[in-house]
Amino acid sequence: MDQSNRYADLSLREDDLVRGGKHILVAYKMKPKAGVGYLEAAAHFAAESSTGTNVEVSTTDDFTKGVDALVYFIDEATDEMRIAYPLDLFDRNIIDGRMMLVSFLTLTIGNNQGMGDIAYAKMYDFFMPPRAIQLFDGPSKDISDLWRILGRPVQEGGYISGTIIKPKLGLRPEPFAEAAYQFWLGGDFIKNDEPQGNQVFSPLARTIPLVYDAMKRAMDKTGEAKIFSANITADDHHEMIARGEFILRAFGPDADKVAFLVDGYVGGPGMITTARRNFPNQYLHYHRAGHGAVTSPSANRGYTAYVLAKMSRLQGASGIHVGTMGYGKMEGEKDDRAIAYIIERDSFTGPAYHQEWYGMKPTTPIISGGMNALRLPGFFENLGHGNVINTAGGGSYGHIDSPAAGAKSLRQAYDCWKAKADPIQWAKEHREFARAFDSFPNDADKLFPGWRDKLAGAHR
Ligand code: CAP
Ligand code: MG
Repeated sequence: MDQSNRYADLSLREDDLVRGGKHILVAYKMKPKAGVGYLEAAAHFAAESSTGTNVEVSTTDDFTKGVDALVYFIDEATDEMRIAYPLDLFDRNIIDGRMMLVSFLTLTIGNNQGMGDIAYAKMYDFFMPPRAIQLFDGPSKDISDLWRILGRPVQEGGYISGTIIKPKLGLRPEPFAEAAYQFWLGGDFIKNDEPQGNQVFSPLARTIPLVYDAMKRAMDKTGEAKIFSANITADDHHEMIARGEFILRAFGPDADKVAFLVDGYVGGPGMITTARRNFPNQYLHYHRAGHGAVTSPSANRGYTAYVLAKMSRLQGASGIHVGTMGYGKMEGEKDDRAIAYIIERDSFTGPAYHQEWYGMKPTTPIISGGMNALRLPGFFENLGHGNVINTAGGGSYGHIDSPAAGAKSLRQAYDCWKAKADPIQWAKEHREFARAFDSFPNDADKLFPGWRDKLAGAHR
């Protein structure tokens, strides 16, 4: 049934919709099944995503039609469609009237992902009007809170060197805490790896107090504050709360140095909000493990990594992994800079929409995945700044001298970029950075051909 006479209005102008402030706008790449007209498929998509189904129903009244989602733009040549969703379509909390991300997802990327007449559809941008920005929690803590704890300037406080306790799993409490201590002798920030929690061989009740002890010894030894991002991901809300409360009690007077890590993609938006609303005093670290299932460029359904990051800021993530923009081990490319810019800036124009955030706190780009000191200078040059958290697991624990040396090599890489210095020259004066060349020779060969001869005389 062609529903385009009801669910499409190509005379609507996007500028008017933006100015009107009454719609969430969503841009999709959509391809209809063979034999289905583009506008017909788009209109059916909008119906299924708002007030309709595949047939007219007798119970529809005029008010209903007033909250129809409307296709307002299509370009069959580029498989593009844009839909205006009336703000009133979206579910609101009974406890405080706020909006909820799950309603945005269930409408804009829910049933429409499995329709018989749609080959595929993927959301690649969305626009939130001012009222929607007012109605989402947004972050309670941001990178400025970490810079304050680390004794840095609270603006442009710069690079936070981090790691992930590796191996990903398999360490018992004592070696786990020792690995943390060793990194903290040179670095700022440690996170649980995304699957680490309360495994039987590393009970949280034993591991966390040992990690805190390691933090205190490292702070005493270095005279520097340290941060731990503890994983509180769990299916059960009460388990998350129990973990968070235990960890804060265990860190006692240094509980401000604890961030909470939540595997937000596999866990779903509810887990992010559980952490955001029950622990608003803690930096909320959104790990996105699993996101590649929908965000990978090879996936033509779901939504992009840019959309995921933008949604995480609405929900209140203090920081989210944004990939390594082609410089690390995961999928990505230089233009993925936009994923960082949309969450850290107060105003940014993305692939389809310009977005103002009206002072909503920024979400920190967290850079992780195959990174090491050699890869960082190029990364920073591409991004244009170093106000990020970088977690390098292999890049720290794979350094041939020590995790602390790995940590120092990361910091030295940042300083090298800040100084606009040649990395080879920088290596001659910075031992840990120089030893990163020996630690990751394959990277060194690719990034700095001839490095062996050039560094031959360097003190290494
Ligand atoms: C990185 C990591 C992170 C990935 C996540 C891992 O370890 O801990 O989970 O970076 O990817 O388990 O692979 P390494 P993304 O530093 O040893 O690579 O940040 O793209 O979400
Ligand atoms: Mg990991």
